[in-house]
Amino acid sequence: MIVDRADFPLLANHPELHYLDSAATSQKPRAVLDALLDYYRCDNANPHRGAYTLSARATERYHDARARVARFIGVRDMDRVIFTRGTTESLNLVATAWGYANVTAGDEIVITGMEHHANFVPWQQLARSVGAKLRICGLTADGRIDLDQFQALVGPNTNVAAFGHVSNALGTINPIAELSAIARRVGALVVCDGAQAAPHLPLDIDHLDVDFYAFSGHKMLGPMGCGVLVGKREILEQMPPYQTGGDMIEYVADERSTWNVLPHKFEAGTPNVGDAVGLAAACEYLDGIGMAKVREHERTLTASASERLSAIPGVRVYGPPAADRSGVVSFTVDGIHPHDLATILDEGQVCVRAGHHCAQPLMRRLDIPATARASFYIYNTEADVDALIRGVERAREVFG
Ligand code: 7TS
Repeated sequence: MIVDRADFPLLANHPELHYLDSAATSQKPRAVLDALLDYYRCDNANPHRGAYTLSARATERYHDARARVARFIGVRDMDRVIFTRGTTESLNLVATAWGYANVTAGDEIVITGMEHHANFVPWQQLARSVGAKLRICGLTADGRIDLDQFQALVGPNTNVAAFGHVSNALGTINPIAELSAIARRVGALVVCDGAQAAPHLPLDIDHLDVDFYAFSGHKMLGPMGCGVLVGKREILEQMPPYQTGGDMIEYVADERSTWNVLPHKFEAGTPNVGDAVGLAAACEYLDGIGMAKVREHERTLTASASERLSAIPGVRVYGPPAADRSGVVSFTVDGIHPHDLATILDEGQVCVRAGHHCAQPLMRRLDIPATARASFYIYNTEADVDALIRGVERAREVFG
């Protein structure tokens, strides 16, 4: 254990719980809950608007939160860190605002067969609307992006390449430097879905060759309702806004309007200051542990769970070897539907997700309807793996 379970009030309130669904959402440390409460108790006002001291303080808290998050992800120009509701909104922002201004009939958008629906459906919708072609890269037998096929799919008509940094359903850590290098050769926009990477891997976005990087705060100890889109400054400045209204304008004439500077141009309406403050506290907490240590802890648990599950007859673990996966173990047990398995695991207070994990195109490619998925984070220990194994063995007894 690299953190004290008592640091997490939900886990302290449920001492018997084995929470193995952090890929869906993480639990929150006291430091994050305190930061949220502190903001609302001491500094809450609508920022950017009031001439009074309290509003200025709310503005400052919001600014400081952005600076803290930017530092955590290795972004020096904090104005290119846009706060959104989460990964889904971040990716819809790019596909809509950049997409409708830049993608036309005959263009090609390349994505992969392992994307979460949030990095699949917005591109599919864009392609259908403008008459572009959506090209979906296949996977290898062990659940990696087929790089040869990716290379073959990216061509002179490709103007967007969008891929996940880490798969939510398999845990595969993708070679994003190689993928973006292939996309750069044809001048395509590079969009990376980092929802499953930002919580688990050391991240240095200034040194990644991507145009957009998206993630959610709630999967990395922060509150639900606040996520991030990082964009290249020149692209954000050139593209049209996503939503319009308050805060994002410079001047509104009767006939037309001009836009505020970054990041405000992409943050229409009253911002979610409280949750941004909470996310900054989460970044502080994770930096206090060190992301290399987070990664190492998860790698150990993932390897152990994969090995112990694979030793059980009838169990199949999906994806590449554990060393190339983040803290995700996706598996099936012969003769037991993943939903039934999850129900029996729940009787032993083991929380896992069962289903298609918002990755139906991936499930089709694996030719299975669903998997059970255990996902680890900093508060998990080998005792959680023990409980998982006990539960799977119990399920095998129940189902004969
Ligand atoms: N992209 C990936 C890779 C994800 O894992 C998720 C959420 C999203 C995008 C969407 O994030 P949101 O915060 O906007 O919802 N993944 C999961 C999951 O695996 N189980 O529940 C949510």
